[in-house]
Amino acid sequence: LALESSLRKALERQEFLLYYQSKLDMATGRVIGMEALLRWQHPELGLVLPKQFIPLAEENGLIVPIGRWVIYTACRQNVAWQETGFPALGMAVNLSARQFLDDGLLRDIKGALQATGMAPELLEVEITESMMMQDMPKAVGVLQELREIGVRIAIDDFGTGYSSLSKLQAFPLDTIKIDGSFIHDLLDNAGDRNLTEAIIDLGKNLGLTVVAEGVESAAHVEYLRRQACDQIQGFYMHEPQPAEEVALSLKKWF
Ligand code: G
Ligand code: G
Ligand code: MN
Ligand code: NA
Repeated sequence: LALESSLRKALERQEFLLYYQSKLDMATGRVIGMEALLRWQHPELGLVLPKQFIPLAEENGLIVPIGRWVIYTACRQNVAWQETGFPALGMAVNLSARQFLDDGLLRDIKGALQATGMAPELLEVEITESMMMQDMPKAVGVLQELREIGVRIAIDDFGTGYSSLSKLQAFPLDTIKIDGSFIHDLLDNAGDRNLTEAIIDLGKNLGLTVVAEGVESAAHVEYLRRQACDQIQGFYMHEPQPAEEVALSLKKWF
């Protein structure tokens, strides 16, 4: 397959890059962190989105070295922004299932933190419910080790999986991200509002930070403010941008 063979060469050809999307604190309106989002600058196809190549990379195992590159690059960028004089921001990276269960993950994360000098508390890994439930004892173990070195843990796309609420307690978690599909039609759909409010309550009761993703309008922000959602992320505030554009925005904000 043509895509697979070019994917195999993409790392050494330095065709990957990260975009970054902001996350804002609802109470202050300030940017408090970024999420790193992988992009592939393919020589012929142009910018390829993760949905088009991550499943393939997951299947053939390339996601492990690619994910290692993502973690390292995100940490280095975070430190670089701080060295430019911007305040310390959080940095979230998405993990895939295979990467999460790979025995080298902890070593890779520790290695990236050490090599870049980034404070572990600024790093957050985003995993999904299905990744947590696939091998629960192993997942709990990995997350506990990450927690011990100070790295934060977020459940991404929350509400779309099938995790039983009682099992959530077994995991050391910091953050729940409400899936954007619930936010999208919030204002027209009472079911989505009920779910969103239930997730916010659940998060608060478990002592977690609740983030709404997919925030696309002022009305979304207003609604989430009334529900006391802790943080917001979405196109209404900022779309994912390359590092150079983020730096220009940071100059305006700080
Ligand atoms: O950025 P975008 O909307 O195209 O992301 C699409 C999907 O790809 C999302 O589910 C996102 O979590 C995932 N994704 C983005 N970057 C990475 C990455 O670096 N690693 C993994 N495993 N998934 C990513
Ligand atoms: O699965 P995950 O939550 O990591 O997916 C993140 C992806 O969601 C990003 O790649 C980004 O492109 C996309 N995204 C971010 N904000 C919005 C938004 O406000 N609306 C929509 N439709 N997608 C968004
Ligand atoms: Mn995410
Ligand atoms: Na998500």
